[in-house]
Amino acid sequence: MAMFDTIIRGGRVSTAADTFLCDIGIRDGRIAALGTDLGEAREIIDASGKWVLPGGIDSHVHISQPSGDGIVMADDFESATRSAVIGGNTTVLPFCLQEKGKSLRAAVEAYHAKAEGQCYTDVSFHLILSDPTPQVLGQELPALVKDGYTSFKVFMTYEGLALNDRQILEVMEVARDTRALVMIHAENYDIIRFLTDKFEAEGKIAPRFHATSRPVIAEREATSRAISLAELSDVPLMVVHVSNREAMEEIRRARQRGLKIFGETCPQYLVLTENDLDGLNMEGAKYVCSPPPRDVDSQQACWEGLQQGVFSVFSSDHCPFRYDDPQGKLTPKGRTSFRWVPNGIPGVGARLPILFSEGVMKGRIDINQFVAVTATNHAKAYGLYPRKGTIAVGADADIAIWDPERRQTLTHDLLKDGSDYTPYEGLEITGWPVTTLVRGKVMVREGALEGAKGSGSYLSREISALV
Ligand code: DUC
Ligand code: ZN
Ligand code: ZN
Repeated sequence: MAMFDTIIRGGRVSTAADTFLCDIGIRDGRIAALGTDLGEAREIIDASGKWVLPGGIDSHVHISQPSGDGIVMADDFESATRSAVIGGNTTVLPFCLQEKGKSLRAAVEAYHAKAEGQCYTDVSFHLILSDPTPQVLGQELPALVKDGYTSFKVFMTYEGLALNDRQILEVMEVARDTRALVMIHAENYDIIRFLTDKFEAEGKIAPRFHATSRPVIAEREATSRAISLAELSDVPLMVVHVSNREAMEEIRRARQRGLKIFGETCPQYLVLTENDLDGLNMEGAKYVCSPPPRDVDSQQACWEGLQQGVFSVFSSDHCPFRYDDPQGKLTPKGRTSFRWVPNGIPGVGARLPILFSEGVMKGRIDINQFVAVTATNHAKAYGLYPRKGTIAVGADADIAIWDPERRQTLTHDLLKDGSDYTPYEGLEITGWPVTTLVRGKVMVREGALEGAKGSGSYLSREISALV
């Protein structure tokens, strides 16, 4: 009888710490042996000439999230996790949004119903707190943290989502007591509201003014304030989707002072700029996300943040809307001002190839840093380590086999998400995740989807390793 279900043979294996040449023996969905001459298996996957990495964990994606009147997100769990696995991911963490006036627990139950039986990758949910009532803070949230929802996001901007400083402090107090990890969207709400009204009144309504109305100052100020609130509350904080040097430096300074402040950046801040919002007519709407892409120095700062460990995670912030669709970006609700363009861009399938190509192949980061910021650190931050995020005996066999030489022009067609475009169309990529296994099951083989939807499971999570 074969010792293993599968052996991945002859690859160059990298973790966040090491690179070694070995075979991987997989049994019952887990890594059972690392070594050579592992013997027989029901299936041998030849990985010679390939790089064998932990499957990507994307800890910042939005799927089927309520997005306001008449606007509908382009991805459900099936299409988002399909794109994720094609892009080398094995776990994604979307956000379960509490709508104002509604129960958090009810939102979680409804979100589970949407995911059930639909996923190609494993999934787990963060929460979004929009209405921190005494009932939510005193009862629902602590109970949900106990049940494995050990991280949640709060917003400093957006109608219907923004919490004021006092509310954030109240939420942080619960996070401290329950040991949940707080994630924060840091932009100054009043600056954005003031500039949006002003530009609109001046007739400046093109997508470009989305970026102008959300300047670096708005992000830097809110980042600094969020850090102060976390310091006062004595809680760790993950500042998500950091776009520029000033916000990055706020996080660096806080870390140098010994605070547990962590940062995340995303592909749009490495390869897009605000000039992309300048497209003909409404084309720029394809790049409208928040915070917006900035300038070349901001891109450089985000690279430095990744290189120097100021950012511990690199996520997609996949937040997909169709472009040419009345429920999407082109003319939301028949209106043409940037104010109404839904914020967010797709990226769950493109995230890993972009960082591999622009980062590893261009020598900006090494392969171990790549693994750390795309998988291992996500698992540690969000209570999935060591089950997920590494290649080690006993870990889930979540593995992406990369062809480091494969050249590919990024096109939307390749990514198989539910949107109708990719903001990264035409980007030349070197290196591609050709074969991906989720808990030992081949989901993508030589670039073709092979696994069935419903193979992905829901993951209840432990307390973050960062708290
Ligand atoms: N924040 C996100 O995290 N995603 C998309 C839009 C936003 O503002
Ligand atoms: Zn956000
Ligand atoms: Zn997001």
